[in-house]
Amino acid sequence: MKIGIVCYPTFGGSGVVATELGMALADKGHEIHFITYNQPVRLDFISHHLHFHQVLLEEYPLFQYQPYELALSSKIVEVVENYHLEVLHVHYAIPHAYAAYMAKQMLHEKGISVKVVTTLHGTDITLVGSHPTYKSAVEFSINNSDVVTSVSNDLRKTTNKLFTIKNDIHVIHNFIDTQKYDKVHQLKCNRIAIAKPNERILTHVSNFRPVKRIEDVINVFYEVQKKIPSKLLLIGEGPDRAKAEQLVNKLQISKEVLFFGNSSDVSKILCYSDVFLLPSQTESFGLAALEAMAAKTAVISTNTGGLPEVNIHGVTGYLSDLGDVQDMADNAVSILENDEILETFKENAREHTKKFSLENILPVYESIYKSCYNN
Ligand code: GMT
Repeated sequence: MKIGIVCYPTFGGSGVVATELGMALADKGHEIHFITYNQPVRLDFISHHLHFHQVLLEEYPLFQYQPYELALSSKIVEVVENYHLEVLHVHYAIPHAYAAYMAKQMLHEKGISVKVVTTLHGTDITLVGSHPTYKSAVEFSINNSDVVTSVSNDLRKTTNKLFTIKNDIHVIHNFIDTQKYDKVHQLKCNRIAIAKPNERILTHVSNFRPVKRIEDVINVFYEVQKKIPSKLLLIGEGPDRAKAEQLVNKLQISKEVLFFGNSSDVSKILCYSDVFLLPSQTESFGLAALEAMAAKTAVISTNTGGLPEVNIHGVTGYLSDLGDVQDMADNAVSILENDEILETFKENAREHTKKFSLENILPVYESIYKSCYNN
């Protein structure tokens, strides 16, 4: 099929899912066209099945804010027309579902038909989308998509609670390329470069936004390292990075905490990891946790949103109430203090990711695309 993928090109989870999906579909012979403002960060090859179309914005003195939706919908029209796309798969409702709807109407006027599949990722519903500033437009775009999917059962429930949704929302969990992680396991992971032989390694990957509760990450680690010699690896950049550094200095643990910044090769850093910390205020799914699990890492997280669908309490890690730093630290210690227990949790985590393998999830998306034309 000829499929357009509209997404954010950044390190955020929705962009990562969209990019990995597009690359996997191209591998299977579909013709994939990414339409976004920059080349997606995880897009690491351009083949004859894979194209990138950049949305450019024009400066104009009158604009306080440049109208991205307008530029995006014009670009979508151009690409659908020139490459005869059959389906537009838009990731993250704001403003992608809205721009896709507008493009669809413009194309209709020209006698061209294209189907729109919208995938809801979380904050487009929970934190931003339901805000009165955007709510009507988000609800309208969801209701006018041909197919709507969400990345967890919890997100479907939340969407139906916050909006009046007419369509059935199909839950398609996020996925992981387990073969890519198998290759990482075969590489020699040089732990000694990061920590002393007796030290455990804890990690956290995020965009350091307030929703990730980066201070909880550091406070949990602070409690853990009092009992177990360990290092904390922090991967990512974002608004709370400075706050994180301040807290690390205040707690006098700067020798134990390593800031890595953004990385497009998270899997290689995760190969060092024993325990992954994700104390988020909410996560529709928690792709970062799934990636850590695929790298054979136990997960200590909150029990919010879709996290219980990914991290299984007492099996792949532990779930705690939001803000319960002590419980998260105690759980981490209980895993880290014993080699055998740690190995069991790590192995369970890796095993559980098979449920979310690319081979299982990709055909579901393909059947969704085909179903658009049977409706
Ligand atoms: O929260 C982020 O880090 C970014 C955000 C995004 O939209 O890129 O992530 C959301 O989508 C991911 C992929 O589906 C999910 O794994 C994350 O849980 C979700 N984030 C939140 O719900 C806070």
